[in-house]
Amino acid sequence: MAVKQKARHALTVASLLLALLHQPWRTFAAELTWDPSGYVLYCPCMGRFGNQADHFLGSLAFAKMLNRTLAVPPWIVYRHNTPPYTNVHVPYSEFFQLEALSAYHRIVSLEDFMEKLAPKHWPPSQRTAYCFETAAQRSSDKKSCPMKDGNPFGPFWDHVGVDFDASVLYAGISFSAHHQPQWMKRFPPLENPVLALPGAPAQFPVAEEHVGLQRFVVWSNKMMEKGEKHIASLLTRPYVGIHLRIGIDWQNACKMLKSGEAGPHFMASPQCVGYNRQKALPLTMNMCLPELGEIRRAVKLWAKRTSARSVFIATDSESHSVEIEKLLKGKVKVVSLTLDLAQMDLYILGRADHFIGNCVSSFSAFVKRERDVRGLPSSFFGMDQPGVSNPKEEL
Ligand code: GFB
Repeated sequence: MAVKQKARHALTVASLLLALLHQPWRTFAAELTWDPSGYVLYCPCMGRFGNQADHFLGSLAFAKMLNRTLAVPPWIVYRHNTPPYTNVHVPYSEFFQLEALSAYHRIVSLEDFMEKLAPKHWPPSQRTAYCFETAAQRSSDKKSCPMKDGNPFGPFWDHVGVDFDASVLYAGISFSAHHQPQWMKRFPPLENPVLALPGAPAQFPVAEEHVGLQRFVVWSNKMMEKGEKHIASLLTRPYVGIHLRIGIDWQNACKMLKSGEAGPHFMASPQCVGYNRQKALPLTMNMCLPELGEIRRAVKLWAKRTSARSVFIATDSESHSVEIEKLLKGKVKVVSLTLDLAQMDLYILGRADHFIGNCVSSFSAFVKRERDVRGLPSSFFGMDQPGVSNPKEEL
């Protein structure tokens, strides 16, 4: 396994170097030149980090499919509970290495695009928005893309410094590979150099064929250093990492499963019930909102199986650390951080010796994908073996 991983790593590094050598339009700011094949810009306007990450992978694939450079947007972080309550726009490179994406496709940060390319090549008064006809129905004249209507749309484009001057509407095409020829024909880059979209040109959850693009999402050095420091100072290996998505918004979301409004394909659940709708495994309440009993059962099982010396709990609300410590009879160290930075929890979960995630949460899905890339084992509450139902689970 270690040899395989090293070989894979060497390959990724080699392809990254090759990609950098062959890219006239690379990101390294000072030498940016205009890409005649055009650009894709979008607002990551749906959901929080996990949702945005799912959409990012699909958008990366979409830009490659159209052979356009992707202007990588900042992450939108919502501060509903912290003054001044306005959104924060965090550059992609704060959390991840922008350069690592170049091994897959041409990219530029949206910030660099606006600062270094837009003034000359996409100046104010030439900024056209592109959207579905159905989206334009929401605007007052029913002919304009509602690019800046409401939050997070308005604050996002204001942050980037963009107002739109015109709209181009389309219908009858989707973002899937099936419609690639239509996109190319309808929007040749010479006449449509910048496809600026109100939302991600991608589906949620991430399409099965794009899950593997996670390997190009590589933590920034700053995040790695901080994360490794936390792990070294707080945890003893082997450690089990668990994600408790149990807060009030999630309790409300999972009610839809209980009431039958949601089926097995519910938010990120294809990651564990399977992508094929016809063959999807049942999605149980414990997979969406695990009860304390299920949390205890799964933690005990994996702590034992991995001979864990510590357990790391990432949570959106309660950590249940006292119960878990008791359960493990004080022999295993139980740690939960109360840092503001959700991405630090993601990093530490990603490096655990075993991960127990929430099947329905895209926050967990980020961790699961990253671990799959690294060949690390994961399970879910209510599903000890991904893709195989636990016996005797209640629906
Ligand atoms: O990441 P996310 O899209 O995952 O949104 P879901 C959940 C957010 O909650 C994260 C916080 O981005 C974090 O800000 N959060 C959740 C956590 N779990 C943790 C944790 O363990 N540690 C820390 N530090 N923060 C979707 C949302 O969430 O759920 C949608 O994107 C909607 O907007 C839906 O609310 C119901 O897929 O779990």
